[in-house]
Amino acid sequence: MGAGGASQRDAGGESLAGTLITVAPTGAEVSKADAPALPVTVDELVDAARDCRAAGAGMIHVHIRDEHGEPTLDLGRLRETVAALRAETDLVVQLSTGGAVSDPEPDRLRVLDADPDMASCTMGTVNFGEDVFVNRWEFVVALHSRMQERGIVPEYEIFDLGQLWALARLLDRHGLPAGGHVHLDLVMGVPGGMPGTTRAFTACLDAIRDLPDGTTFSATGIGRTTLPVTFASLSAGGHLRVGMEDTLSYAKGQPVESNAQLVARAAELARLAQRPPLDPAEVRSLLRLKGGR
Ligand code: KMH
Ligand code: ZN
Repeated sequence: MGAGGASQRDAGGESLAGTLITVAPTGAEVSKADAPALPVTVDELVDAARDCRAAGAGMIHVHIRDEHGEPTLDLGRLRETVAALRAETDLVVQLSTGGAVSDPEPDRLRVLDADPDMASCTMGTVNFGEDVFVNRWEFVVALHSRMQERGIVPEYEIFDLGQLWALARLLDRHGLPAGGHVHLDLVMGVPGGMPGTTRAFTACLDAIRDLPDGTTFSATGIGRTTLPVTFASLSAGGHLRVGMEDTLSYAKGQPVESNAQLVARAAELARLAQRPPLDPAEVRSLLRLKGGR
């Protein structure tokens, strides 16, 4: 059985007492003009990362921007960003291989050359608003296999229910990821993917039971689904991803002031749930990451 139980257990079978909070501070879809607090330069990203670490984040999911604030997968800039985040924080650094919907597969695969601790691996194609986020099976296999070879741990991104079965098929045919532990993120509420509802969440919990023992999951609610998804995940022993990639409104009529504001709220809710935030060292242990990277 996987991670669907009310008291989620880690791969060692120990009861999981804490909550992994991942911050996704930037994304590829929001512009600085629309959200002035969005971190787009390396310095802004590092400042946001430091503040989010202090507020309770254990991991950062990173998209980068170019000098014009546009999404890019430039390898030099990715390497510079990974180095800066490692120099200034102890957060687990997870690079996005999803990029923007228009990014070509070779560029997305090359992200791994920046040698992050973790990288995202989306488990299928999904309509994405008016766009299509293309993730062909062969490309998913290439990402998974290259991460295995390099010792980079994937976070499998799940935008729709069927992608959980795609993940089971991937692991069955191509083996476990580096470190042997499976961690996924339910990305709920993208227009074209699964909704950010308790019913959809429950269906995912059921499907996660078919994944390897000890599988852990985070959940992300896009836009106004942030809070319902947060409460659902905490109630089920799951972890959380929050940030301006996913949410620009803190409450009705109240724009998000900073990524740290969203992390602080998630941390407060996790403490209320008696599952306080895990620090980066605890996250590395939970997800079987290489120590000290
Ligand atoms: N920007 C989306 C098209 C990921 O980071 O891996 C893809 C995305 C998923 O954000
Ligand atoms: Zn992303």
